[in-house]
Amino acid sequence: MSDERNQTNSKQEQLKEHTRDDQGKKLTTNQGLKVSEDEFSLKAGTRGPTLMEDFHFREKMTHFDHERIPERIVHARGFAAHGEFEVYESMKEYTKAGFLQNPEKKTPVFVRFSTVAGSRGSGELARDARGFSTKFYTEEGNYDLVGNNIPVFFIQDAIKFPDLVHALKPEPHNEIPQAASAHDTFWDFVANNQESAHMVMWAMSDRAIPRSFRMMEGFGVHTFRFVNEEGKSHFVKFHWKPVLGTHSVVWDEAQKLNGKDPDFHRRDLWEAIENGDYPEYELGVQILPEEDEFKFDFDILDPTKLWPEEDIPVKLIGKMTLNRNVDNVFAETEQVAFHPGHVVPGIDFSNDPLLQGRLFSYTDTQLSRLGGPNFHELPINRPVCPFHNNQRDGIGRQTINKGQVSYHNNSLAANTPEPASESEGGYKHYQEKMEGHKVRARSDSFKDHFSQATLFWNSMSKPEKDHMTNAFSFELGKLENASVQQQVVDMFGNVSMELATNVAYAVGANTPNGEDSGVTKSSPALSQENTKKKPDTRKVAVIVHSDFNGEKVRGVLTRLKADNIQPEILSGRLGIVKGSEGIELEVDHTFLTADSVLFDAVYVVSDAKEDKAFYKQASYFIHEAFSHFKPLGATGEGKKLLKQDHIEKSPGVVIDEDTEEFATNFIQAISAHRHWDREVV
Ligand code: HDD
Repeated sequence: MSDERNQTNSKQEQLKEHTRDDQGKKLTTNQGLKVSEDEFSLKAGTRGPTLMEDFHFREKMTHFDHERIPERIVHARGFAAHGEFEVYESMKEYTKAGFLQNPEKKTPVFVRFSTVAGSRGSGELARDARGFSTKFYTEEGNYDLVGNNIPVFFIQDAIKFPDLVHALKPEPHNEIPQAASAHDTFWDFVANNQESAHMVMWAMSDRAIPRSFRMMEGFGVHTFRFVNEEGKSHFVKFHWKPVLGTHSVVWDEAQKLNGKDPDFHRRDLWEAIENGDYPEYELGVQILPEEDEFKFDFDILDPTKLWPEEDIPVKLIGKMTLNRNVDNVFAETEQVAFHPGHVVPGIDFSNDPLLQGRLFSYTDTQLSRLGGPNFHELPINRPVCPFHNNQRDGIGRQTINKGQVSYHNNSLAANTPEPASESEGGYKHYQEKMEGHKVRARSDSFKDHFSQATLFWNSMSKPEKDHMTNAFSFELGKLENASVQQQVVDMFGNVSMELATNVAYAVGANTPNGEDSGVTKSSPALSQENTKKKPDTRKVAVIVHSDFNGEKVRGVLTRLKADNIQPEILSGRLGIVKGSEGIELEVDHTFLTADSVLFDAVYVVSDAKEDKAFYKQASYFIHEAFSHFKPLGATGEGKKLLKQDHIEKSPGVVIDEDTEEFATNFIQAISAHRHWDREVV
């Protein structure tokens, strides 16, 4: 369906050549032979043994037996979509990257979002960082921005990545827990590798349980370089800013969602694209002249540090729109191979030791995951520009390279394919002057692990701080080892004594007796309280029984839809509910098939006390939504349901007689996302 809505582009055209529609066709073997029977294997007599000769059975079964490939070592659970990127104005001053020059030009992109720790089938609402990988199919080759929704990382040197991941993944003796950091080995790693402090603060914050892939930021994390035509370099950090703002769910909701709909995030993205509500993100850059490299109280090469936006503003330079779902998840989402080393002229690396190590790992991992060195030929990975070199053969090779020459230098093919000069687009590494001794060591400038962790804490609103305290208390509360608990509490005393003291109390540990980093600065950009707030695409459960005020409810639903809010009708059973003035509504969900955690807000139309089952289930639904700080509204009979326990007097609960006034206030309450100033009863 989304195909028709989409303008085509060079990548879509290329993919089309590899796309096959089997509908309405005759069944054949892989050799093209038409098959006459697909129900029964070939046997010696109807009750006899199966014959070896049955090539159709053997081919079908052999292919099936090999359908799975190893899942990604991290980021196994992911979902992707196609889209396009446009730059707002030429970035010529800073970079010669072709796709950042011309606002008229659309660059095809493929974006995969993921959780880090869980296996391929794990619940999507795990407390975890989210991967945010973008492949730009530029005319100069593929450029991959392989980032996360958290701007810093757990470790400073890639050599520690296997240790981090071993500690984070399910414990090896019993493979528990799935997609969760709340276990002893992870926290033992944290306490004994204190460079993790800053990222752990983010992971314990609401950022780690996003409401939607469409409502989270993305970060390139490392410091990269922009290089312009003149060869001048600037340091750069990349950001993705979601047009819908950055929003999260609450932890109780996240845990329930993992059971009610483990596909919640992919379903949300898929449906938004199918509905034409294309997710949009603006690309932001923080640019730093080379001369300013040492002007900060942190090292810009340290991936556990961010550049406060108030000190180095984020310049928004373009927009990405995701406008087409994949045709086949395995062929596209599973086989896509990202690599931070896929760069184009004008974008280069810094000496961040984490980035340097990543440059090795990504190709290496694809060799076992995708089975050999030719994964760049898979349709989703092919650049849209031509590529020529002397690489040959290997498992699954698809290109038929002509000619006798596959080496360089040669005379038999006039020394081609030949390297391109810089003016012809040849990639030239930035000629940074380097000198130093070969050492296995870390710079002293990487040694402050707590100041920015405190900066993050200082920047949180009161509800955000409460959520973090609860997150730490939950995670440490799950630990079996009291010594690890105490080590972590002591460690976070360096970040905030307030946080560590409250967590120590919750988990029965001793109050740490140190001092925190003493940082008093805060960065408002880090708090989600300051994000954009819009009602668009929010889902509202409309709780209806028969005999409702038809005119009023229709009026409210029309207003909600006009603001691109999505009301869905919920009742005791599927079918039609009838209101006054002959107004009928088709029921989308029952209390059995839906749950309050699947919605952003609730509009209560009916009370229906006489229908005991309805009343009981509606009350539970409303109370749960209320406890998750969601906006609630009621008109007519529905008001009675909100009057229980005085819910109707709480912030974010809208009860008005006048339809227009009700709709306006309810939409405003929906835009606010959650109402933290509510006392949960
Ligand atoms: Fe990584 C996958 C992001 C550090 C090694 N990483 C992977 C993916 C994302 C990131 C989003 C999923 C890509 C996809 O959708 O296919 N990784 C990051 C970020 C990091 C980071 C933002 C720190 C700034 N990663 C990192 C290090 C190493 C790796 C330090 C190893 C030295 N990452 C891998 C990997 C993966 C991977 C093992 C697994 C699957 C894959 O590459 O294709 O190579």
